[in-house]
Amino acid sequence: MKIAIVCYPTFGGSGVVATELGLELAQKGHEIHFITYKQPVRLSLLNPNIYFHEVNVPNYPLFHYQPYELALSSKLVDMVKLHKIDVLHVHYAIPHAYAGYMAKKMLEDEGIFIPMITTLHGTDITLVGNHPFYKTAVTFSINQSDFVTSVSNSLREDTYRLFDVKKDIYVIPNFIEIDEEKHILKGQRCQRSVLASNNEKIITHISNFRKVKRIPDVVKTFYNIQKEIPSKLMMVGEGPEKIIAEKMCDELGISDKVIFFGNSNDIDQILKYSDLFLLPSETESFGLAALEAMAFGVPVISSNSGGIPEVNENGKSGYLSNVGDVDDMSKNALSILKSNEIHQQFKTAAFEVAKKYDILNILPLYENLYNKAIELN
Ligand code: GMT
Repeated sequence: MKIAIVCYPTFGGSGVVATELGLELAQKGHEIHFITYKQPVRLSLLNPNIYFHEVNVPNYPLFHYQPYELALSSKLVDMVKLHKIDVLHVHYAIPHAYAGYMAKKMLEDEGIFIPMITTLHGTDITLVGNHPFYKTAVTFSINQSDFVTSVSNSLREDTYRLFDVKKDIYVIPNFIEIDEEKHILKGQRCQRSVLASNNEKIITHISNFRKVKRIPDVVKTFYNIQKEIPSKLMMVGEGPEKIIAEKMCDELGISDKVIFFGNSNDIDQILKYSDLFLLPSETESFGLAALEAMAFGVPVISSNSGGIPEVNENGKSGYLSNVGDVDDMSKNALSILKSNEIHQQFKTAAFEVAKKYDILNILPLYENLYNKAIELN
């Protein structure tokens, strides 16, 4: 199949999922065309089945807002025609589903049918898309998609609750490449010393440091952990709350125990040495970062919001607490870390739970949907 993928090319979960999906599809022999404004961060163009088409938006002083959707829909039309694309898969409703719909209509005018699948990722529904300024267009473009998928049951329910969506929403969970080797690598302690001393536990948080991630809860939970168990906190990512976290660490006198990495393409290197992952988010449609941690056998201490309970199994791969209940999160974290035996049980279980989300199990669900979409023609 020839599949065009539209996504945000950044470190955000939706872009990561779209990129990894495209790479895996290409590996299976499909021809994948990424269409976005920058080369996606995790995209390697060394695969002969991968193409990247950049959307350029010329800067014109008349425009207060440069019309990206217009440039994207024009590019989609051109690329669908040039490369004879079979199916269009847009990730994140805003503005991709809207631009995709416009491209569909323009192609229809030329007698070309292109089916469009929209994958909802979370904030496009629960935070941004829900805003009254966007809601009408988001509802319309979801309803105009040929197929709609969401990354969790929770997000599916949120979409029906918040929008007047008439389409069936198929739940296709996010996925991870399961690599038994990676898990085994945890035994090798060669570079761990760069992050922490041998007697210290490594606690990790990865996100875009936005308010929804409740970064102060990460710091407070770690503060409580390190009072009882020697440990270091790895903070990976960039965003507006990072400066607040740095200040908090300073005020709490724990700056020497916290490493801020910024955005990183090397999260595997950090996760493979991590002992615990923290994700206390206000809301999270899925929590891809938690799954990435679990794939390295790292137990997760998280909130119980949104789709997180579908990924982090309470008492098995980690623990769930109410949003903002830092005391409970700290207690749970300590209960895992205090005993090597219990820690090992959680590590093994985290890896076992992650295996359910092996890309090899999830990819056929997308391929089936692509086939169904193509049959609509
Ligand atoms: O977490 C973010 O703020 C980024 C956002 C995105 O769109 O990239 O992540 C969303 O999509 C991810 C991939 O499907 C999910 O794993 C995240 O849970 C979801 N974020 C939220 O719902 C807040």
